[in-house]
Amino acid sequence: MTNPNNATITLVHRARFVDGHGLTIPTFRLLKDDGQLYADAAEPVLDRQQALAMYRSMVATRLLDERMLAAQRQGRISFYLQSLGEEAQAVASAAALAPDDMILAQYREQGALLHRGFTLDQFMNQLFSNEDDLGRGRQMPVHYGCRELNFMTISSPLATQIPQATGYAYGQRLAGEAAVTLCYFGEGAASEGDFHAGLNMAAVLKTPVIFFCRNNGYAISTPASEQFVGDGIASRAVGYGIRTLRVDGADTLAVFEATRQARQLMLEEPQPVLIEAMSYRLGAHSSSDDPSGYRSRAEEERWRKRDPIGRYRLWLGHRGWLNEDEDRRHSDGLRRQILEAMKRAEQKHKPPLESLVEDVYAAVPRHLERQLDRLKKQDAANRKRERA
Ligand SMILES: Cc1ncc(C[n+]2csc(CCOP(=O)(O)OP(=O)(O)O)c2C)c(N)n1
Repeated sequence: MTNPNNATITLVHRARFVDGHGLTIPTFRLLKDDGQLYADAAEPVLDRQQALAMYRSMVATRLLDERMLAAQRQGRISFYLQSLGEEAQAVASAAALAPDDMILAQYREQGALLHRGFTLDQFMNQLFSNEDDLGRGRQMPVHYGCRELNFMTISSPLATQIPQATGYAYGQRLAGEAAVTLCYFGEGAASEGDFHAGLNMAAVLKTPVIFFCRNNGYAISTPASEQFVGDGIASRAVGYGIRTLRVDGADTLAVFEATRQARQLMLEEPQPVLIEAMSYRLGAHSSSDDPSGYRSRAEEERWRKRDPIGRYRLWLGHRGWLNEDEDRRHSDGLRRQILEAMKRAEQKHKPPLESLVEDVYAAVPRHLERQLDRLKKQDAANRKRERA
């Protein structure tokens, strides 16, 4: 006897319920905590330039996050989301892609966009919603998007990007493109129906999409232990017939290699892959959150020791690829550039009100024109009142 996929079925004659015990999926890890490779680990093919580029993107992401969180505290921007402790997941996975591959992100993957070449000025323009913001001030801060860099605009409702990624990748397959789609989401988002719809469709339609789950332990205040029972997110993909790999999300080399191999698999034969990257969200969920209400300092401290940047820096040092003085000078220079870009963005004008109704329709429909008229009148009245 066989199942619908022609796999041979084993017949048993006693009822034995399968509960997953003993089926735990292992975790792929290349670097030890001291930055040395495990004895049986194969080093990924990476030259010095690529390896340093990843390091610099991770450092830049962290410095950008620090500065913008401070800017939110100073009331200069309304909202921010940092990726402290998760920089390797976004940067190293994006580094394993080709520029033509599409990325659909959740909201904590600024490192991927930065690594693709989104400039500090572009980040700042979006965060300050000014006239040079590619989204023209219509999105929440951190909801970046960039057509030129193949990075789909981020949206707030959790998990909507998952079926969209499946659809996009299906399009790539139908068009015969030698490109793939990578879709980031958190383990919290994997509780949404869209996760299941997206994965099942991808499996059945054999679309070249890498589902990249950042399992960082919390969905805002809900720990993973209260989100699901069972062997994490990876085992769900196996249930859908999707090739799956669990990886240490704080190991830059392992994340790079996992994504590189996933991409290779789907270029050989269109098929989805799921990577579950295990990590910890070291910072608050967002600038509106206070994690001291739902977890202990001691827990955070334990994870702080597993900082992905620190471990990778050690490896670069062992390799003789990182010079300390140069590293410090580079970080100081970056801090300055971030500050300068922030000041430039802050001084720019906001987009004109008219831009609210542009871009969607070839000609602005009457009802939107009427709404815009009312808005302009209201705006003028508000300004008059403020001046009085
Ligand atoms: C449909 C929907 N429900 C709830 C929310 C509110 N919300 C925003 S982020 C979040 C937690 C997501 O956790 P996870 O996917 O693990 O990502 P992380 O923030 O840990 O990176 C929730 C519940 C939302 N944005 N959309």
